[in-house]
Amino acid sequence: MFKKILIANRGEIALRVIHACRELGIKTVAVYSEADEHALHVRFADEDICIGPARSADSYLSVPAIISAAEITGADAIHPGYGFLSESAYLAEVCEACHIRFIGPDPHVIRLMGDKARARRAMKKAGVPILPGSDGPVEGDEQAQKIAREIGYPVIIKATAGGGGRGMRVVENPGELAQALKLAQREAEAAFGIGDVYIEKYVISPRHIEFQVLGDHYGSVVSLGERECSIQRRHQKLLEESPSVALTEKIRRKMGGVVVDAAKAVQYANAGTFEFLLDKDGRFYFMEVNTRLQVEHPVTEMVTGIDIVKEQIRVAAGERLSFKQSEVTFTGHAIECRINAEDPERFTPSPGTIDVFSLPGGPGVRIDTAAHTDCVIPPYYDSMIAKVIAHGRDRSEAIARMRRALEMTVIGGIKTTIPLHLKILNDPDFQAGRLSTSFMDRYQAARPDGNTQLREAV
Ligand code: MV4
Repeated sequence: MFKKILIANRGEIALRVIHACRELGIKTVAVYSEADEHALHVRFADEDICIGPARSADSYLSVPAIISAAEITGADAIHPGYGFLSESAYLAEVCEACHIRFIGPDPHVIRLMGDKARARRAMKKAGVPILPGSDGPVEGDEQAQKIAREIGYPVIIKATAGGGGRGMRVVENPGELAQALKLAQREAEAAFGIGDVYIEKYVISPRHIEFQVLGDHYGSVVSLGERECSIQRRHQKLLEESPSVALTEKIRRKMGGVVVDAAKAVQYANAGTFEFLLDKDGRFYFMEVNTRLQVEHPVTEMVTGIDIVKEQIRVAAGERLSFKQSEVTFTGHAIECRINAEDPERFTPSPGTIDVFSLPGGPGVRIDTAAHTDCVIPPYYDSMIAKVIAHGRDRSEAIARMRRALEMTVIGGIKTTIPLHLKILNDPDFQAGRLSTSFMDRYQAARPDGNTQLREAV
């Protein structure tokens, strides 16, 4: 087992990794930017080291800074958390060259899944249902027209280097295709340095369902079931839950089998998430694989009782998964609300000093946060300041627990998204489980820039 892990991240997820390391008896190293000198992840790590100025590009995103910190502190592994360098095949390769273990899948698997067109092909080959579309990047106008005509409108153009919704365009008819293709390629080139795009049939108002898997280096892969993540706004998830009310036991078993086979086909070792679209008729289609721990992993931990971060660390150290698929059981229902330091009306950041911070606790409530009274929320990073996770015997108990937990959460000095979450929890469609990726459109004020791209009709 590792003796010392460097955590290449900040905030609640850095603390979450520290929890797992402490329970496993592993020493921790916190890295921090000049804006995070007083952060809790620094306080609770065994060692800490400053890696540069506040700007992410100069600190948390700097491979040389992270690797140097690991060398100086003698860490034998790096946990990247989520965001920042968590899906950097390059960091994973540099780690390998430096004999530091990267806690994530092998670099070639990260690279494969990072290219969404290649991932689509690999998953198709492994028997995962995909939407009709181009077999790789589109070569030009003529080919695009031909593919779109064959699969039928509407179609969606996606960047091969994209993911998470960046650089996508929906095309309703052939007259719009050439212009949309040009713009999508230009946007992809500007955002990712790679202008390649691919085409898929567009599904209107689907659900976003994802499956959590864990794999080890001995060919074992287990499914930890699904999370329903349809409630999001501008590709930022707001609330996630498990199980999804949309899945029957039959389709759940089918999807679980598909993801386990697919993960085995690419020799997937570590935690991973397979994202799907679920259409109105209950058919599911592969979207992408996230090769990292995800923000919403706690809902899966609450219903399975499995500590996903500890398993990640164990398998990265060369141990076997500590359980078999037949030992995975699902109990009750869990919901997570992401609390952001934002103006909930305008969705603009609300950084500043938290002057009051009081958390609820009580039965079935878990809170993952690195915030505390008198802490400063810097403007440089993601605005998520806490995750409130509620577990209950069933969905209605989980909702009731979440409501009382949020009603009894007091955060002063900054604005938060708690009022928006309470609106969602009180919504009759939410309570009835009538969800889709269009759900939040009803709460969506017009964007200041007037861009309505990807606002879907319900
Ligand atoms: C789609 C889609 C409909 N049809 N692909 C958005 C995030 C990125 N991972 C893919 N996304 C979508 N891809 C096809 N073929 C609709 C979306 C989509 C979406 C997906 C999940 C959650 C929220 C969403 C909001 C708008 C669009």
